[in-house]
Amino acid sequence: MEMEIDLEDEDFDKMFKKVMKFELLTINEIKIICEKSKEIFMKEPTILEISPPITLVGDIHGQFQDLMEIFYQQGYPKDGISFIFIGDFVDRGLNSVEVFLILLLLKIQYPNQVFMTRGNHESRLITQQYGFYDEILRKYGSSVVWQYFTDVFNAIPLGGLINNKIYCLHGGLSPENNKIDDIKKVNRIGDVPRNGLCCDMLWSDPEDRNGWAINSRGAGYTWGYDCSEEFLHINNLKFISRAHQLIMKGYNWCHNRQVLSIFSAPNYCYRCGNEAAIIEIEDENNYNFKTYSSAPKDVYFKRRKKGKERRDSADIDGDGEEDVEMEDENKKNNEDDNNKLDEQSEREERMREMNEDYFHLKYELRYFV
Ligand SMILES: [Mn+2]
Repeated sequence: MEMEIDLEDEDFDKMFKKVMKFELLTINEIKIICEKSKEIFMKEPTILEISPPITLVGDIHGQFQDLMEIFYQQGYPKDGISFIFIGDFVDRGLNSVEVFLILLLLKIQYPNQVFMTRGNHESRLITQQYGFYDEILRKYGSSVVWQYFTDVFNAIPLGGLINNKIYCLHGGLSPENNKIDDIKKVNRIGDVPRNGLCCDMLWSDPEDRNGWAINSRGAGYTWGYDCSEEFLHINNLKFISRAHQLIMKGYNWCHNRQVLSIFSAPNYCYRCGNEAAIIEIEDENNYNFKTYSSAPKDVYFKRRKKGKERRDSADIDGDGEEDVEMEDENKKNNEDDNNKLDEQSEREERMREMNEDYFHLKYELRYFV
């Protein structure tokens, strides 16, 4: 029997609170969230029409703490703040499940304030290679909820027009189509194809030259200055705002300020050391960049310090070096094993801390719901 989706706001509040506390939602709860959000996405056009003011956010990649930091700094949908997330919500980071669930729950509760466009990682093939699928197996022991999530991916819009002047999407332009009016008509429902317009929109990158070229990523194209100029002219636009590339300072203009790249995952993969950025858009002439560093960094360092203290305790003779003797191969192997175990438990401990304590201190639930 099909479950009737007729839930009260409080039910979504409850699920929201569970995700915020890193409690696993049940498979059935995820099914409900996915069906409800998919229903909303299906009704949206391929290219969203969006009125500012709005905060635009680039790649998140499962970095939950950093997503929370964005809300903490910008304000929350419940306070009337609007957001558009332009793709790559999942993969790479440790908490793709939680990131995507929070975004979907916000979409369900604030469908006219929270907008999402699809990234190249919102695909069956890519999530099996870059972490989301494995995270789900780790957390749920089966791929059932991955099926639900990928069903949602297939309905997410591909781009947006802010004030009819700023074209935003994950990747960029395609040699197949230059007119927004035609792009609006494309049938986007389904998995990301291996080539063609829908693929290029999620995969392409700008480059500092003219013309089109093959993209070394293996999908999409790279496009040059003249392509941007023509596209903006034909469609009467001010600039293109896209994500998809790691930018060390968080954002980057190219093609003489016709293309803006924005990346919102600070210290990408917990090791790239990059800053991240978001952009507050009043209109095509008035916008404000905000850059920020990694939210969980202090937790990470605290954990590392603890690890060091543990190692220091092995320095019994107090000469500042660990008292390690390597008499034979066996002893060395044992030590390697111990180091591996040490690293493993350190990593697990770090995950536990990130998953539990940190939120209650900083991101109080009352801000959200
Ligand atoms: Mn991407």
